Amino acid sequence: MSNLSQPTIGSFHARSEQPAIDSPTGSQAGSLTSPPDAPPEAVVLLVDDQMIVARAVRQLFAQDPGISFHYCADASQALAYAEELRPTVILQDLVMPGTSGLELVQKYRSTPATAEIPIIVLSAKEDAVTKSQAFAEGANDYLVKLPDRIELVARVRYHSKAYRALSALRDQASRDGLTGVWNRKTIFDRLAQELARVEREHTCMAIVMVDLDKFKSINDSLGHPAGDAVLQQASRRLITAVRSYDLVGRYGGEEFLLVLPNCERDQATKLGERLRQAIANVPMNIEGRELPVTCSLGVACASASNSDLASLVRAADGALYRAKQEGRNCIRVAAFPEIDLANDGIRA
Ligand code: GH3
Ligand code: MG
Ligand code: MG
Repeated sequence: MSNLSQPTIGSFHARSEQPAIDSPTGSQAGSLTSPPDAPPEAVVLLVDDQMIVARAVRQLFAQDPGISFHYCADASQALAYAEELRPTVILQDLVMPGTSGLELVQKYRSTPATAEIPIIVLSAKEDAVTKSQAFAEGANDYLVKLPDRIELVARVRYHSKAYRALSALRDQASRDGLTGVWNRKTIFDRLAQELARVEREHTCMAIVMVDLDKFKSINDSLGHPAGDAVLQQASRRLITAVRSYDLVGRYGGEEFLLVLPNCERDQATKLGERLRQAIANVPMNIEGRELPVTCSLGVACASASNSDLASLVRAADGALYRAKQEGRNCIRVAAFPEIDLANDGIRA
């Protein structure tokens, strides 16, 4: 955070009592219209090296309690800050020391976390060629600074609303309709991303395959809707049992695939046991009756030298198969790659 004499990064929300840049003027603090913890309608990140512009733009948003304003004066920090902040609109200057604003636009576009955030170029340049270049690099809009307050706010609101709607649609399309966990495609995409990170950064990770035990008999005895309710409750329990950055997806039917970034074998084994208990320890309440449910789990771990997706999934599947064979309601951990002793070769 900075003050205006040390330009780096700062934020200001019209509802905030403690704006991080400059001092608040009386009219900016507090809101009578928004509930205290409603998310802001728009989160704006201004990237501009001139503090005088930051101050002026902040002032333009000062009457709008639904707009949370943040700024970054250092072009070299802008991408990382945007990745962390996840603004709904970036206001991007074109001429900055050390880089051109257009280069930054390209970087936002090629970075997954910022690839779809609307970018409004805010520049002193008024010529049509510059404007068309900005759009060609991926900008969504262009305003000559300093714009009229009403127009700026209207454009920010318009782009934020469209971005939020697109994000909600994308999220919906990534989730399993019944349980709300990630669907098969998304969990595999995320697994591939995490494996790439393992290779790149020489970290480790684990996956867990979870399969409900004798689930068919629940369907057969209580009916399909009761089976659906079990799947929903099981998903909620799995989500509650994992760490905030772990990923839970539906692999298919009554089988779930969990991706555990930065997780070593011992930790994954403990987490798997926690998952088993989360399902088994308390009977589920299904249509007013108590129903004991258990699951079997297969764990496999990846490292930079063992990071092939198909082999990893096969290894977890093999461990799950063993858990089923050896009595169900238990966890088995794969040696990865799995050694098939009978054939003296690699099986996984
Ligand atoms: P095991 O302990 O060996 O895993 O036995 P199981 O009965 O759990 O496994 P099996 O593969 O024999 O049966 C899985 C059943 O899950 C069969 C299928 O009809 C049911 N199923 C798959 N998807 C859904 C779903 O979305 N809802 C419901 N209610 N049932 C589903
Ligand atoms: Mg099953
Ligand atoms: Mg199954």
